[in-house]
Amino acid sequence: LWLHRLCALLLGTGSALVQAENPIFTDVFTADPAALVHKGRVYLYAGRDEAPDNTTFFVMNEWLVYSSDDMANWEAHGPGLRAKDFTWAKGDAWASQVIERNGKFYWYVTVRHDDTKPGFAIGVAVGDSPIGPFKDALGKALITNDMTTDTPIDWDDIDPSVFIDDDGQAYLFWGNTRPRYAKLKKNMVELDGPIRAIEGLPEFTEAIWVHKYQDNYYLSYAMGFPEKIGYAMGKSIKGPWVYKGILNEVAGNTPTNHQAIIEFNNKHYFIYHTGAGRPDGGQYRRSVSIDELFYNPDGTIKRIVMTTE
Ligand code: FUB
Repeated sequence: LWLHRLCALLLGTGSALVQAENPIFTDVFTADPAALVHKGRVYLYAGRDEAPDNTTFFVMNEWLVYSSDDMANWEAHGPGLRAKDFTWAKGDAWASQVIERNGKFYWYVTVRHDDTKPGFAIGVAVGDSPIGPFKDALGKALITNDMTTDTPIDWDDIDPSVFIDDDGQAYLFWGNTRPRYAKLKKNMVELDGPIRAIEGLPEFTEAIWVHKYQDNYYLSYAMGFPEKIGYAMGKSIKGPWVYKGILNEVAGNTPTNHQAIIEFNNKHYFIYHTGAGRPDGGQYRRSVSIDELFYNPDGTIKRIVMTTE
């Protein structure tokens, strides 16, 4: 574990600057990281774990926003969005991802729907900057459990990942147990065609992250339970996907695992959460960590060396 830590709090500005080794934030518990590179800065979005201990279940009400221009010094911007900002949702600020299109920032989130629809749902908020303010773009869910009736669980519509291909076509990926994707219209808040199942992902559990590097498309995801992160590669965002292996093992003393993969200043990063690194961390009190990611010459990805272990 990394024992030396420099933490500077800049009080009075409404934001805090944190310089840290893993886990990168120690004043709050953070989970389900997503990251966006925009104009020379990395924006990191994470759900806040507020469970009082590690025995009951997730308590997650809001998503926090951080930014950095060097991946070491992080400015905290506070909660960028709360589950209750979606009036049709009951709560549960689970995994999310933000993407930019034409100067607007779209934040796709997992929340639990109110009693008018079963289970979890995916909503989308929009803002004019990567730190918001964000507001519900639709006033209703984008994906609801009754749109995907092939899996008899109420949490199958979770963990959105969004991607805009080189031709401008946007896609939404998501799912627990059943991985799915659909095209998005240019307005980013409506589906443009049918919801499709994704094949070829062994032991798929959840936590899809889609990215492209050079000529290859990558779909990484949480496998099994406790979860490892595995990945598949394809020559098209629509697949077919070919499973390539494991990126990390179970990260610390929590069975969930959730990753974001980005390139920033010619380096590649694997951002994930772990229950390790803090004595009171665990299954429902997770912490975001970052380690470098390296590609092989053939485009496959080397196993991540987790400095949280
Ligand atoms: O954090 C709540 C849920 O646990 C996420 O949506 C999943 O990816 C898993 O991390």
